[in-house]
Amino acid sequence: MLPVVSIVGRPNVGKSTIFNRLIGERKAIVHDEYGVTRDRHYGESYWNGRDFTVIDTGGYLPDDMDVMVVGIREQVHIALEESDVILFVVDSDTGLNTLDKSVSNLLRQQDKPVLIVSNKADNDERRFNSSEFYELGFEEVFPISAISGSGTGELLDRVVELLPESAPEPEDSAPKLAFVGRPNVGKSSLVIWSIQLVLGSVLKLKKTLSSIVLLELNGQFGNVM
Ligand SMILES: Nc1nc2c(ncn2[C@@H]2O[C@H](COP(=O)(O)OP(=O)(O)OP(=O)(O)O)[C@@H](O)[C@H]2O)c(=O)[nH]1
Ligand SMILES: [Mg+2]
Repeated sequence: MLPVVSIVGRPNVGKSTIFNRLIGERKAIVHDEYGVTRDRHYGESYWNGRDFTVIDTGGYLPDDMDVMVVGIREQVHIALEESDVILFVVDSDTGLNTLDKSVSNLLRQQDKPVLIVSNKADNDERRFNSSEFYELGFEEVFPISAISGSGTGELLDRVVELLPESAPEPEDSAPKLAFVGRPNVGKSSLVIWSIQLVLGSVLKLKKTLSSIVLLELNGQFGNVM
């Protein structure tokens, strides 16, 4: 499984614009979910030799403050559960906001690395003003402009430094054999018979053996048959 980077923040700070920039031309997978967090977008990104999954969260009802606050909380919980690194997006144009403080309070209650992304820093003044976000209590603030792309390189350099090593993919070259059919037609007996047959002629049927033993080791008989 690829490491995961989540994008959180109050509405309209540019989360989706950042997401689109990170995944480039790659396709986003959209999950429509019942509840306040109405949609999540998953995409894949690549930087400095590392592949990772990016999650864009959002989809609130900006007119309803209560729903929005609940939505943000839900989104942050999702991010905390699923992510290795969290991008906490704020808006350098409008400056620090009460909702930013609520998000930061939630994020401070956990140990995952959080980078503050001060978006819309399209000019020097906004880049300079981004230092006000240190007040939120996180160590690193990255002024970027998702629209022009400025600052995104430095941000991504840091993101990939924080990613955990990906677990190596298990080698999976053995052929696979599935026994399917309606209940009670003898699938289990057939598998047991096959294993006995293979175990009786290990050298001749080595590949088949490895396939069947793999099923057995994974305890998958119940599911596969
Ligand atoms: N000037 C400027 N505008 C930006 C930048 N990034 C995003 N925007 C604008 O900000 C607005 C909101 O962008 P979105 O990416 O939809 O924001 P969001 O955080 O995903 O919003 P929600 O999904 O509603 O929570 C859009 O009009 C964007 O064009 C930027 O770097 N500079
Ligand atoms: Mg969005």
